[in-house]
Amino acid sequence: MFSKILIANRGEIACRVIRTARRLGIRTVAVCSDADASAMHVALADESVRIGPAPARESYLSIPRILDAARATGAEAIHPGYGFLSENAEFAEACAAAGVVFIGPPPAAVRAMGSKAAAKALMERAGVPLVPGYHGDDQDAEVLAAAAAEIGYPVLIKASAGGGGKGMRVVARADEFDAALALARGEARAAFGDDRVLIERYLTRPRHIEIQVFADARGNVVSLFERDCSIQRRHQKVVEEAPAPGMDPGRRRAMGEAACAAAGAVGYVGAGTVEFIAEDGAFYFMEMNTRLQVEHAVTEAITGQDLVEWQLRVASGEALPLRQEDLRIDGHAIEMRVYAEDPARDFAPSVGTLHHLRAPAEGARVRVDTGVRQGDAISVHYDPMIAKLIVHERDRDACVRALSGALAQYEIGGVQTNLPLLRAIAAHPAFRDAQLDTGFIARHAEALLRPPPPPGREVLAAAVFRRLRAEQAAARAAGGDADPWSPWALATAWRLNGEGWQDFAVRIGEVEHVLRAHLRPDGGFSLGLPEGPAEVSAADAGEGVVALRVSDTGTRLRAVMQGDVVSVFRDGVLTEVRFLDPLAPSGADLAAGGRVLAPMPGRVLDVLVEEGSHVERGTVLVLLEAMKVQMRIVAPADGTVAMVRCRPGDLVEDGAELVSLAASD
Ligand code: MV4
Repeated sequence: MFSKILIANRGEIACRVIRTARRLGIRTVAVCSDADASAMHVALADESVRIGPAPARESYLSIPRILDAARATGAEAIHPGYGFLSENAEFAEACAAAGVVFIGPPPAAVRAMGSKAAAKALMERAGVPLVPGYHGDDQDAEVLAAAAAEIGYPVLIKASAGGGGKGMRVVARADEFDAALALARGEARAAFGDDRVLIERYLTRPRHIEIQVFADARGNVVSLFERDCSIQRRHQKVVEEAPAPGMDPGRRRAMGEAACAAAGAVGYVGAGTVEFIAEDGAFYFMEMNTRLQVEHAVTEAITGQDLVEWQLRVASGEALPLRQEDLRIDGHAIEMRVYAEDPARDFAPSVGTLHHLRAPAEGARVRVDTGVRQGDAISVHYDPMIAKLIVHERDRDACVRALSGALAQYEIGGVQTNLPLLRAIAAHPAFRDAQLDTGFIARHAEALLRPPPPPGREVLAAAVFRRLRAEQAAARAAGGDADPWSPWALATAWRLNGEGWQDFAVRIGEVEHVLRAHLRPDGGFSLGLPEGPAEVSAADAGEGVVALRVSDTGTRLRAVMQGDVVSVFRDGVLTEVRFLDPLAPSGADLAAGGRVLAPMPGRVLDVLVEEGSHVERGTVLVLLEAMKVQMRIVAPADGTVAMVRCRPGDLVEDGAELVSLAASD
């Protein structure tokens, strides 16, 4: 076994590999970009090497820099993780040339599976079932059209060089074929520099079922059974589970044997995944991923094996730890991928600081694989996945219930996340009934992507409580009252009929509200709401938890403050309440876009406008250095600069107001 390995990756997979290495007594070397110098994977490793600037091309994708780091630290082997250089045959060859073991398959196997058409030809010869289709060398348009007619419409045109759904085109009828072919070729050329295509019968409601295989260098190949990864969004997996619901032992054996034959046909060694699409009891080879996959944890859960340990053993020349007949399925596991992305902006990555991060408690049934901690940033440079939540239970029903329970404990503030979508999937009757196929999210979009309901009075009360307490603390710090928690200590409170009252202008989503709180001498308050006043008593229960009694009902929820925003979590569901400066112009006066905020923490390099400047949408206002790169902060709309709120050299928080704009008159 190796005594020291280098992990050529970052984030959760680097952390996950380091944990297993440590358990096996193997020393670990992390590599990092300048943006990751204090990242979790670096903190976890025994040693680390800075290999370049934030852009992956100059760091995590740089073969010479990674090999230099391996040489400098004396690492005997390199684990590539997934993504980055994990399926790069040149990297595997460069490792060999440098005398370092690549913890992955032989370069020839990576190459053989790299071209879709060539892989299909190989698989056909190995007896692996293929979707009826054409993957020949002759790319003449008439030959392709004749093949499509022979296959039968609808057909799917795919880029031969492609993968992951890029450059695919569905053709419904023969008279649409020529136009679709031209478009598909153009896309393939642009994306892969190769315009060859293949044609397949189009399956309309397929499931994505993949088989985890493992091979050693002595000719042994086993299947660690299947995963169902049908629930995807734009070819990005969201939910993965094992075993696949409805799989019977006969089909499991047939798919396992086909996958092992696929691996055998290319001389595979190490961890690999053979992807199939399945429809109406049949299954067809799609592609083989020559790496450890993100979703390997569900296979680990149901087999009780550590696949990274298997990778390390196989790469160091050992035989597979188990034979096929020793492998069993125990229970059911589901993984959900938690992403920093904004459902309100079509799931664009949501960059910023993870101001608040509380994962569900881990244990025998719940596993959370992550590479970030509270206070870390999600940047534009890397994948926005925050964590993988993996739940393992005795059967699928129990697993889905436990998953919902774990999701209700997941609290993330500072960036937008897909947690609302994940909760909606876990709660959806079609998911509970295991009605899975690749159209799941699109079909149930209305229920899954519904905007959140307006926050309840408990959420509003908790936000007001947190803000009041902060104002009282500020008043005390300013040397105020003898009793700092007395509402009378509030410099900002108004008095009416012997009671203090205070109006809070807040924005929740796009909507502004005024919350009037009548402060009681006992520290409680009465909150004026459209449906009538609510009597609130509240106390801090530690760690941001507010023990709340609204009218007669008691609840506990968490409310944490970051600048002007109070993030309230109820069963994990986040409501962000932004307290507006009562002296600032209201949103209605800011048709031009109002406050321009720092998207992440950084340093102001330059301010390019001054008060009174007329700006157009897109005018650069401020240059900000964040995560070691310069960002241009631009005007979101035409307007006039009402106030410049930063100066060159300022260190600004995520969400700090840099410039305020007013509509031009
Ligand atoms: C297909 C298909 C239907 N028929 N091939 C998408 C990514 C690539 N790995 C294969 N993909 C598909 N190939 C035929 N002949 C439908 C898909 C597909 C899909 C497959 C797996 C998971 C999600 C998907 C979403 C849309 C389309």
